[in-house]
Amino acid sequence: MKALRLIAVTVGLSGALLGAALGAQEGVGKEQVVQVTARRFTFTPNEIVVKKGRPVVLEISSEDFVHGFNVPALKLRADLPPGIVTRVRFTPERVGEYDFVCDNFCGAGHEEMHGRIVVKD
Ligand SMILES: [Cu+2]
Repeated sequence: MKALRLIAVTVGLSGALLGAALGAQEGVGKEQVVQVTARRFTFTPNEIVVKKGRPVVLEISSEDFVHGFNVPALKLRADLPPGIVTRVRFTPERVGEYDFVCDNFCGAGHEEMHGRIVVKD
């Protein structure tokens, strides 16, 4: 019985390793990490391209102010306190373009502080 259990564990582990290797190779199932910088009055990059069905984590750093990050169509929102990395996770379900804006008033160029997420097949 012990030997049998050992074989089962070994097979299971190999399967997991194989799955991880294949996943890494295809870039499927693994989160896409995108680093974004916010500062008066821009997001960099201001266009973020992601893949439908693949989990995304945005790592957003503000350099100067508690900007806001709001993607109304995806129901995503976060405050971006300077000095820390704010992570926003989502899995895009539909192909399309989704605007995001800073929604904490941050000064004269606040209205220009926006960008978009492009979801591709
Ligand atoms: Cu702002």
